[in-house]
Amino acid sequence: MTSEFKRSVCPYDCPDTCGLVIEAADNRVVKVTGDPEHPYTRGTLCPKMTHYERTVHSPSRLTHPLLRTGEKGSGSFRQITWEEAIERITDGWTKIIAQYGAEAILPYSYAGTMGIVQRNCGEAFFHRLGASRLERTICSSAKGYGWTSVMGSTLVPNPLEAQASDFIILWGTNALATNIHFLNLVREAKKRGAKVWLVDTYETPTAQIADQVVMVRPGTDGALALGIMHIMVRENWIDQEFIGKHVQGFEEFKVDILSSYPPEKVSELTGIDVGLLEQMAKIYSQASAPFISLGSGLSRYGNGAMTVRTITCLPALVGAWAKRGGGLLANISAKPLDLDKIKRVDFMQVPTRIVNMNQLGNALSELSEPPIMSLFVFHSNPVIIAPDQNKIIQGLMREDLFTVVHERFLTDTARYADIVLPATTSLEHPDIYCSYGHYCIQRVSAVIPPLPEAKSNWEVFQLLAQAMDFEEPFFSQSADELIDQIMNIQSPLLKDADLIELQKGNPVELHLPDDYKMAFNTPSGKIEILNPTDAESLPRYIESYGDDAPYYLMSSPSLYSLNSSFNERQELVDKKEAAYLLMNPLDAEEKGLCDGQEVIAFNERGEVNFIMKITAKVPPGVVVSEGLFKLKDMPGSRSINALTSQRLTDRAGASTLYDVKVDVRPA
Ligand SMILES: Nc1nc2c(c(=O)[nH]1)N[C@H]1C(S)=C(S)[C@@H](COP(=O)(O)OP(=O)(O)OC[C@H]3O[C@@H](n4cnc5c(=O)[nH]c(N)nc54)[C@H](O)[C@@H]3O)O[C@H]1N2
Ligand SMILES: Nc1nc2c(c(=O)[nH]1)N[C@H]1C(S)=C(S)[C@@H](COP(=O)(O)OP(=O)(O)OC[C@H]3O[C@@H](n4cnc5c(=O)[nH]c(N)nc54)[C@H](O)[C@@H]3O)O[C@H]1N2
Ligand code: SF4
Ligand SMILES: [Mo]
Repeated sequence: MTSEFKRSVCPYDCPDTCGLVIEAADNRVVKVTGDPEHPYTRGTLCPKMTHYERTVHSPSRLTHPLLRTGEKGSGSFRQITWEEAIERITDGWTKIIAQYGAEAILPYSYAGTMGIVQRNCGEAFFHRLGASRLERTICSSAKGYGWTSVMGSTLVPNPLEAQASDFIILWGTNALATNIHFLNLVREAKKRGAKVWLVDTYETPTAQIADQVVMVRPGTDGALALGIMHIMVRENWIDQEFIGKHVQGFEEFKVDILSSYPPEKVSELTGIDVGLLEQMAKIYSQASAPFISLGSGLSRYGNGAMTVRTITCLPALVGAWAKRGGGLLANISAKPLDLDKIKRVDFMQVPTRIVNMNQLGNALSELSEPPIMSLFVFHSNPVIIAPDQNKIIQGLMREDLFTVVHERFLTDTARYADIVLPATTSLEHPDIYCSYGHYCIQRVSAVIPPLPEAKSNWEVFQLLAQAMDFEEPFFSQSADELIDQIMNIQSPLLKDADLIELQKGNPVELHLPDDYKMAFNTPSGKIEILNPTDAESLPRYIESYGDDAPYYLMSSPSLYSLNSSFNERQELVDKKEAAYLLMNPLDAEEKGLCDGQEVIAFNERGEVNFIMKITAKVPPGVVVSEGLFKLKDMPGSRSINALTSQRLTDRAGASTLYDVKVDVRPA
């Protein structure tokens, strides 16, 4: 059989959104390589995706709908047909709706696939059903809030600009694991003489490419930014002309806020030496085009939105926006597509209840009027990825909760389902992809037919809509027709010729206007350090939550998994070696803990077993666990999110996954 080669896109929740070339033969994927013609990712992939065919054809793929036969969580199921599965689901829902109303049904989804259609198509169905709505804020909503508060909907800089910068700050981003193609640009800038600084709470693998690592106390980056700006103002290292023309509220900020953050105080708050603060302020303001790449980790704290807001003020003080190579890279949100045509809020007859995804544990056990009686999980794995695991598992154990999970694998969440439905992988369904890390967009078609019985998200919602007698023509369209619909929009970012390229499945770069970085899209047309629409009109430092325990717990991403995805691949799990807990030698000595020993990290919410790894890369007072693991790959019965909390950020209802403290004892 001869091979066929087709373009596709990496579907995972990663800023790089790589272009792929898929070699398929005999309805099987033979090889996956990077697309050398992709304008941004240029042919390279991360170690997870180089063998994507092993995920697609994994022996552990779900191949049939399943019905629970054992206790919830036991993983005992028997095979049923799709007809029976759909009938059981719609019968179950019809009864629940009759007794409690449709708001007793809660969809739970996040980012298993980033394809615009497969990711969002459930919304139309659940709006039509009248179900509770899920507030999808686990990842970067607080970061988005902070950026928008200062910059409005100004376009984020093209990451390619970083190559032209002479000073790059990787601020709270472990880019070597999570943003490898951006690091290629950083390396390019370095070759031309740029200096690179890293601001993080421990020495991550990314430290190897940094000229200087600034180790900040967790949750205090807002104070760090204020301290740097205080020094810049004190030394008059600011761009008065730029500020005068383009910044709102600088004088108030300077007098009311910055004056209260002298370096000595900031050093106390952040744990950073005064000398290093002075040096950071100097090199940042004297650079000709300073560039900040801002990660999301520091926004997952009780003060996360304010922290991002404060850091976002930095480039304004030196006029970095006016310079090629200068600025601040937050998440790119430009989508030249009409998402309303797929989310169909208009299908909702009355506005229904909103449940925050970070508080699933409480929702399952505490909500009333009506209680949650059915949970429909698709492309998400809440048992592993959402905070307060014990509360979630307790909820999922409820005998009266009817849980359906649509998945590619029998995840720790799927094990608690009453009914499991098998899902396609991205190579078995069409979609269109935008990126939050670069300005390319690409439409893809399926490369191989779906594995027997696997169905895409959209196909499942079509079946459910049919069985529920929804008569809207919307539900009888194909996924390709939906893609056509959302592309039917006038956008200056896309030209007619691009539409032809998209139809062919080729990657297309969006057209950014020449002056886009200086086109401040805020109500005042200026950068709004002072934002009169926020109850706090000026950024300031506020404290994070913390807990009554000695060590801040970081749970940063691993190079070998993506949230809980890729845990189906044993060779990648093996590369992570074990669920380590990294701790500073001084802390370990004080606690009498040895390298390689099994330990328990604990707080008021739970206990999790880890293997101790003692390393000076982690400062005293911080412990670190990299990557999310399946429960069966943990030394004990729980994983990291048994320690994290359902508390939300200061604004935008985001998760506070890093704003967590624990104590540690021998197992
Ligand atoms: N402690 C801690 N927790 C974290 C994080 C952290 O850093 N620390 N990171 C957080 C962040 S940033 C995020 S974004 C969330 C991510 O949370 P999730 O979006 O839930 O991410 P995944 O763990 O990748 O789970 C996605 C699931 O979708 C399935 N899937 C993939 N494609 C499809 C499809 O087409 N259809 C269906 N039905 N299923 C599909 C996959 O098999 C996988 O099990 O996790 C958060 N959780
Ligand atoms: N290999 C891999 N790639 C991924 C993911 C993955 O799990 N694995 N996840 C994907 C997802 S969903 C997302 S959202 C992106 C995330 O990507 P980014 O937003 O770029 O962030 P991360 O690389 O996750 O790094 C977060 C960093 O924040 C640090 N940090 C935590 N608290 C603080 C703090 O208070 N201050 C400072 N300065 N730093 C702090 C952590 O130590 C960690 O190094 O990556 C995506 N890419
Ligand atoms: S996970 Fe990220 S880096 Fe890896 S192939 Fe996908 S988009 Fe590229
Ligand atoms: Mo994320």
